[in-house]
Amino acid sequence: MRFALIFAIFLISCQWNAEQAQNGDVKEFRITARQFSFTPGEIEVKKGDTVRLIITSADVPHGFAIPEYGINEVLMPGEIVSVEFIADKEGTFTAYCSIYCGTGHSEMESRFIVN
Ligand SMILES: [Cu+2]
Repeated sequence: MRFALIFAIFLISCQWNAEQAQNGDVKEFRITARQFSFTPGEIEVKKGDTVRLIITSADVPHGFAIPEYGINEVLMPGEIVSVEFIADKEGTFTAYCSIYCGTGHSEMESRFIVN
């Protein structure tokens, strides 16, 4: 009887966790910057999601900026930069490199989409 009760609580907590995931409370992405692109080149979340970006540079110093969200990070090779924010503005935003990194710097962009 006691086992059944514990098992029931376990099932309920599993379902609760699954619902949390469905609501997408925290969305985590790992982004790599290298001359002259970001991988992945596009990130999509829902409005209200908490977005966690874990960003690294694979070669030279780069920047990562989304001005509409007040984000402008410096990415030094070998360092991990973590940014967390709430996606409270809908739209398609450009995330771009904010530190001159070579000839293709001005095209070094990715898209951040909030639906
Ligand atoms: Cu650059």
